[in-house]
Amino acid sequence: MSIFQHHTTHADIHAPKRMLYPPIEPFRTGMLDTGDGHEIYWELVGNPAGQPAIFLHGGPGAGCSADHRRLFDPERYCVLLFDQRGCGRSRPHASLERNTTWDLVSDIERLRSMLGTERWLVFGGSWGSTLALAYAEECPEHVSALVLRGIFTLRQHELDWFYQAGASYLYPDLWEEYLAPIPEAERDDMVAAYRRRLVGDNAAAQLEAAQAWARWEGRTISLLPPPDADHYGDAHFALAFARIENHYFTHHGFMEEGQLIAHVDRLRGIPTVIVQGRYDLCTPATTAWDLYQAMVAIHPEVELHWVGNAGHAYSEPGILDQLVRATDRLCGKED
Ligand code: STX
Repeated sequence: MSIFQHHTTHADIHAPKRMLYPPIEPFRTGMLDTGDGHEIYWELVGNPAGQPAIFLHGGPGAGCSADHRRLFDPERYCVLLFDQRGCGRSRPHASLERNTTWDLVSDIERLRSMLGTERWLVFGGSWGSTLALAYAEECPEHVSALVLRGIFTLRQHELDWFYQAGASYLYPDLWEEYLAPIPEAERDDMVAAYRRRLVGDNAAAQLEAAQAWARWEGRTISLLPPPDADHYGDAHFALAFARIENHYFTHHGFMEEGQLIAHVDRLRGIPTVIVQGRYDLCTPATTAWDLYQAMVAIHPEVELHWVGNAGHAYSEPGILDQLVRATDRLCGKED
């Protein structure tokens, strides 16, 4: 691969798009006991003899959905998906105990050992891109390729943009609803104000905060209003999503500021495809740009695909098209 950037053209907008592979059920599922209080739901899909891959979901705290299974050719890949600590089908639900980036990196290694896989393709969008970078920088010898979408590295300005001031200028109407559970006197630090409610013992206040937090994200992640944003307000989903996100953001992802981009030298030689929506308000394009520039300075095996007519969600047509093309190319299929 060579130094590479791709921009959406007018012709691309009207061209047929790659879509998800057909719905598929796992051929194996299980619960992994981490030994420190968590049970992790995992599943395997595709061809048991196929190229190994792992899917890392977003949030943190969003869990995997059945559509995430469909980003890979099921005849060529064997894909592991798992619900990260405290969310989805993992237990205990919404738990913040022993729940850090580095606990999740250990879980990925536990799952890899369980399968006896030496190297796998690591796929992650949004928080999944954060975790993919953290894992790959910790264990580069176990990563065959990276597919990263909606790049997020939890630097202070990235968190401020979405949770304090920035995206608020583009969605003043929805921002009102995000502000609503927090009294004016506490609004100078929204993440801290939400934290008090999300970890407090007033169950009604906790749920109200969780739903407002989750809805803000659910309604702003795509260029046009998402048709199915309502499940973000689902109590079970929102409690895990809001509590876990807020916990990780309070602790800056349990990382040094800028750590993931500072350490890209550890990724030398790993083929990497970055897909970034130009109008991503959740994880703005500046982070994908910073990552790409840091990576190309070190090795040429990185591609950056700008999707000119999309926001943050992996399911937006131009983004999905690039993601499926990427997993196809990385298992040797012609584009
Ligand atoms: N959260 C970024 C993230 O990982 C700040 C993310 N945002 N929305 C999602 O994930 C879902 C669409 C997976 C809920």
